[in-house]
Amino acid sequence: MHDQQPRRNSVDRSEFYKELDSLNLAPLWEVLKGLVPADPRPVAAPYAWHWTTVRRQLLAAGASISAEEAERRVLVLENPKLKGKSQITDTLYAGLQLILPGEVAPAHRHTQSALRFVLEGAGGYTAVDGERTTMQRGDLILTPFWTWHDHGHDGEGPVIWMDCLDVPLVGFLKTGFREEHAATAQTMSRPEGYSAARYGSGLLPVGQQFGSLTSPVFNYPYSRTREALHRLAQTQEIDPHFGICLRYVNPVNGDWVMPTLGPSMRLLPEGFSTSGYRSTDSAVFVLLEGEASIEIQDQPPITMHANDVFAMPGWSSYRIQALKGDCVLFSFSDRPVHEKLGLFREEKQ
Ligand code: 1HN
Repeated sequence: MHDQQPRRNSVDRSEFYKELDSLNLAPLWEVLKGLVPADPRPVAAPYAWHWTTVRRQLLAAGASISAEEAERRVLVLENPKLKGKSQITDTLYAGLQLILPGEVAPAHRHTQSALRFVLEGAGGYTAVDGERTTMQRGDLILTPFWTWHDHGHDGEGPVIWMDCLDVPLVGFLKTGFREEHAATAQTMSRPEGYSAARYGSGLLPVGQQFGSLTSPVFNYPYSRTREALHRLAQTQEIDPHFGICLRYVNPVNGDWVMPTLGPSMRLLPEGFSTSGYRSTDSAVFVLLEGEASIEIQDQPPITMHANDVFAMPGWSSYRIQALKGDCVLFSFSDRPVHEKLGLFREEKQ
């Protein structure tokens, strides 16, 4: 047997640690449990933004700055535990964007992927890589990474939507690049409806090879989503944890519509209450129809009205109850990333 060196006591250690620090070394044993926790510890708090409040402030922003000057006239939904970071959860960005009649939000592109979920108004449009799509309430519109996109408004009244991006994820990877388009608005190279006809009608062009990371469909209209949910509600057994819940799909390969963002839409019939559920992905919910309450374990329920937004940190156990009317809830999360990396876990009560 070797003679063991006597161990240093903690006072000696603090000198030792200072010396290590000066050499840019650190003792793992002081931080190991924090690095590898027993279960996920999101920093974000569950939080609701109420539409009446946010809408009023957005209209005030409309009186204060033009879409072109702002580039994007957006109020960022900042998680109260992540102030100043432009994060609604630990991994997701969301904000509400306003565009007024005649305005243009200039064309640019970036490596971040974006979804837009339309909340109010008619006559607004987004153009993506040479094709325009008109926005109706409840539509889901994709602007895949590195596609040129600009927004405009030919109609009347305010148009408001929620921007949903993977900004924090891309920031963590330090892979953010952006580019401005030479023109304010890009030139259209295809007529409106082209992508929907070519890729979004249950058909795909014969012989075309697809890159599989993002869906080639870029507008998923609410009229179709709503019809599907209500039809299923009449005949399908309702899942105790999800109600009637459908995810938006890339028709080429059945995958999520984007590599980093997973949107879905659910219907909870009036009076229905989901059983407790949690999953590792963090999510953002928007109530589109009805009145609902969201209850996180051990916290008082929060009542949601139309267009209210809720931040759901990962691994929070929650129930949703449809209080008035059949409730339709949009959500998006970082689940595709969790799945691809083998990190997705869920727990059902
Ligand atoms: C962006 O490009 C838009 O194109 C909106 O409308 C919000 C937030 C962060 C980074 C890029 C848009 C954004 C954004």
